Amino acid sequence: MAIADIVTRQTPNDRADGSATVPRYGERPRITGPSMAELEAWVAEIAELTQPARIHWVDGSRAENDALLREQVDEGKLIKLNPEWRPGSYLARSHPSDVARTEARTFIASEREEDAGPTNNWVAPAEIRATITPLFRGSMRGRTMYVVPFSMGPVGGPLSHIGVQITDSAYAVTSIGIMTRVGTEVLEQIAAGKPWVKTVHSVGAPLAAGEKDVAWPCNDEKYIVHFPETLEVWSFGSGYGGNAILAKKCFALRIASVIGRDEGWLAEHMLLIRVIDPKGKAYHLAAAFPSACGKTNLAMLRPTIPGWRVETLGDDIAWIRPGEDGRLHAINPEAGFFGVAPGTGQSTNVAAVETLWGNTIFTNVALRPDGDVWWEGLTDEVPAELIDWEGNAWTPASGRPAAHPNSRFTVAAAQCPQIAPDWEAAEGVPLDAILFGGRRATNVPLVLEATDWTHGVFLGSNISSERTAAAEGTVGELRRDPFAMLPFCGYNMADYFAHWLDVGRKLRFDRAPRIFQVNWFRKGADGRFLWPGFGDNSRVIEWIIRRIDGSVPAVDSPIGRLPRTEDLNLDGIHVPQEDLDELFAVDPELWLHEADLTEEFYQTFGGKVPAALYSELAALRYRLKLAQR
Ligand code: OXD
Ligand code: MN
Repeated sequence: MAIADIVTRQTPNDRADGSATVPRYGERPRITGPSMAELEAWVAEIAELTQPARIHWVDGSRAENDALLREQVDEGKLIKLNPEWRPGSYLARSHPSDVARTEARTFIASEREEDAGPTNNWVAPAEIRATITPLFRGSMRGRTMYVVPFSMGPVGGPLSHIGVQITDSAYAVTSIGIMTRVGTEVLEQIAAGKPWVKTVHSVGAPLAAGEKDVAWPCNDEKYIVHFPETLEVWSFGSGYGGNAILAKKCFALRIASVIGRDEGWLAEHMLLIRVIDPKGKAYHLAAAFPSACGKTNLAMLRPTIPGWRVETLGDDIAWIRPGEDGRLHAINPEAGFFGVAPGTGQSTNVAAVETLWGNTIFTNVALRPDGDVWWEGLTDEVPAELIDWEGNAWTPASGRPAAHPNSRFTVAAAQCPQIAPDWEAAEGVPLDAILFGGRRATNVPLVLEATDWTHGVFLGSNISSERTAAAEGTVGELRRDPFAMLPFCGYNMADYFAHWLDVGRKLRFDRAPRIFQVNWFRKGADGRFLWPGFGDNSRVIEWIIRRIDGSVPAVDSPIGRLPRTEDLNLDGIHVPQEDLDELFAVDPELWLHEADLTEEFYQTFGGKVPAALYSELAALRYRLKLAQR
């Protein structure tokens, strides 16, 4: 079936008196196939439940996207930015209560509680269906219901997966259009029988006849519910990207992690980069960091060491699969970046700033008088006046941030000036190293190499980080975030650790990626950051690559392999030797305390954590005690 034969359907069917009807479909999709019937039946079922005023099958065309953006501007939901500064770009201001992922309202509805595990909010599928179905009943009244077919990964690629999101939010549709591949080619895949994931999203704000809409409709009651056994996501009440772009965290991590467990691959909260050394040799690195810990900065690293280059492949999610060659191969399943704006600036991430030249949807940043946007950290100079993220006049004397700390940009990955030319290669790239990181002021050294895969899994299982604004909660508080997947693993994390160990067994021992832990955020006793970070993190990457090549020795420590400080390339920067020593200091007593916390954490899984990780813990304690002698 030629794509040109497929038509977009936008069929208004409001009754003149505004009462709801079971929507009519107008022209049906002219793509046929067994699963198209299933899709149409499902769309009809959701429409029957949610009672929208009209249905719009999204075709992913430019014209459609332009119309949706125009409509949102006309309705006061988006502010068009001054095209002289930011062509094709818009600002959305959310409701002040709907600014981040709501982890407390995020549920895994597996049949057995044990399959969700202690780190997830578990709820029985039947019970939660009984709770949310009444909320969805009539929830789209007066609104358009959009049917958005999307692909994660290039359409038809061997590592790609497809899904359909039903949503009553045009903001979500235009965001999904940036973050995924949307369009009728996906319907052709469905018609051809490719399995697909069902996702339903409603802002939960039905409109009565004649009622005027608000700029950011949402509901005080929120539910983000995942059904891993039936591959479904139901999200109610929030318009925030992490809760509303269901292809991203909900599908590409929570649901995909379950699919990966069953099929022998990994869905990870990782950036993906290609590092090219001065001789032109390329290496591929994936790195897991908790939300808002600098993943996008590392993904777009501009090395400060001469001759080195980084090409961006992805900034948030990697799907990783063992190949026949005994290596791991990874793709970035997304098509865009949904990044944290504050802290993204000329001096911290110039590539991101250049990426945002236009065609960007900003959410909750500040508006300049000239119709451009601003956020803390974008420029050193703070504008004299702004409109803050809540729409109020702001000056530097206001004593509050102008942009929300979790304000975001949504932009196509293709706009990144250093995107890898082959970033959409369907078969992915072979991984040379995996990095785990977090935001730790104390204890954790700048870089540490795992002794082998199992030790690497042990390190990943122990990642902890100070809380950021990306999720609701107290900023700064230390929380365990294994593999940076705590809020994103769709099943029991102890089984997830076991799955990582299994995947390692499928690799050729000499071809498995080497595993490292990094921490750019260690502070001295005086509260100062000990490491300059940002572009200078390339110096750590250089050491990692020299380790992969076997061209530099490492020093064994009780917690893993450390660099000799003289092997770090510090040409052109000055880091005092005392700071370097502190960056790599290992205090056995403090680490024994960390080991106690690890044991406490493992025990929350009631005996399910693999024995191999308990052995790693015992060996760590033994080495620390020896070091204390
Ligand atoms: C994100 C997050 O938005 O991790 O990427 O919260
Ligand atoms: Mn993320």
